[in-house]
Amino acid sequence: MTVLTASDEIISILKEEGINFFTTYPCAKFQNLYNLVHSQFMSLGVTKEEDGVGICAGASLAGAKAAMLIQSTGLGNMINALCSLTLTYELPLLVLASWRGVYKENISAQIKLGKSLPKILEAIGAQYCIVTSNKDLPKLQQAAKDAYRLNSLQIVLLSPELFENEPLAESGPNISHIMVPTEEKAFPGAEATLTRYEILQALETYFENKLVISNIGFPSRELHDIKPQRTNFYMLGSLGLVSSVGLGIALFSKHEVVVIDGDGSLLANLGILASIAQAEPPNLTILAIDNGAHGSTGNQATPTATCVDLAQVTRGLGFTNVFRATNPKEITDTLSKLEEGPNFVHVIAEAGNADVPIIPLSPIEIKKQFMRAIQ
Ligand SMILES: Cc1ncc(C[n+]2csc(CCOP(=O)(O)OP(=O)(O)O)c2C)c(N)n1
Repeated sequence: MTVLTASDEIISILKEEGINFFTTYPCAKFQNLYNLVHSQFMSLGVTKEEDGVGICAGASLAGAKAAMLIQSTGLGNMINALCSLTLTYELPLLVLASWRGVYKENISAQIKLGKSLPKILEAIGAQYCIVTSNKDLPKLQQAAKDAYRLNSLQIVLLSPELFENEPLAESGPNISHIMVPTEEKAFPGAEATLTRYEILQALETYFENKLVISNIGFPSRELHDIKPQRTNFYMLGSLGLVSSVGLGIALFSKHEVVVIDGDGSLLANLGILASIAQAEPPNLTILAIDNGAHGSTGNQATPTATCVDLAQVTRGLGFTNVFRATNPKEITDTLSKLEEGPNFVHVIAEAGNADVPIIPLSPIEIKKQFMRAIQ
């Protein structure tokens, strides 16, 4: 007898309940479910969760049975949209969220929001249930029914325990239905020769004594593995804010500031590039490592894999110093010739993460050692 995985069971429930559209944003804990949703439903991988609330609201206004698959951190970012759109207009919405910060969590930045989430959801009057094993899946089915029967918001918190024994999804960018390009495009990723880790290795000397602010997930872990200097500030959470933190530091420090950002993170917060262009910090360089994927959560494709050119976007947002580099020589040559910032270096990379450990520093240690080092 074949035993169905939790992901398989969830898919059959969703089909039974007639869901016909998904907006998604990835989490490392539900890689199989993410792939199944994209292969079985009309779906769109969004660039930040809040957008998914708007898109689903529009889709339900036009008659769809819309749902979302996201990480619970995204709920934190979506609160205003859930209150002012979904709840205010009494629109139906089923949100499946991996519940981070509670079960076997090894990322400290996940804990505060994860633990507070039930109370936050209660405070806004959102209906939610918690699913920790296959036995709880009838709760998910009931939530799906109630969302569309009662025109209500239903949030299902999926514990990572649920997916613990599932084999890992195949890696490599996967592309959602609506994002498949209709014709072949020469997107920058075609030129990629190096992984993020190889790029960071090539820059080890360049990073020496600079203030290096690194993106959440594997970029920070890989930087710590290659160059664990005290002038590094490692982001452990707050997706989309690494360049914002870099701008704040650059405005109040005389040192050179280098931000290691990613395509997923930048697309979640393109507005920061306009703020940087406007503020014109001469000591700030953004290294945008564009691997066409949410690398840290299992290489789910981002729009830079198919249709977005980050260098062009950045010019459009007001930067004048925009460069593109694909191999170690181009990268180091470009960086050695940089003049006054702000600079944006679009580094084209292959998807993939190195097998490196979690950073063995608490957030407070990261803060203290950085502040002491840059005094
Ligand atoms: C609000 C929120 N949603 C989802 C996540 C899960 N998450 C962590 S890292 C990451 C991918 C970031 O991709 P990118 O910026 O391209 O960097 P890469 O890992 O590819 O270098 C995602 C989706 C999160 N931390 N926060």
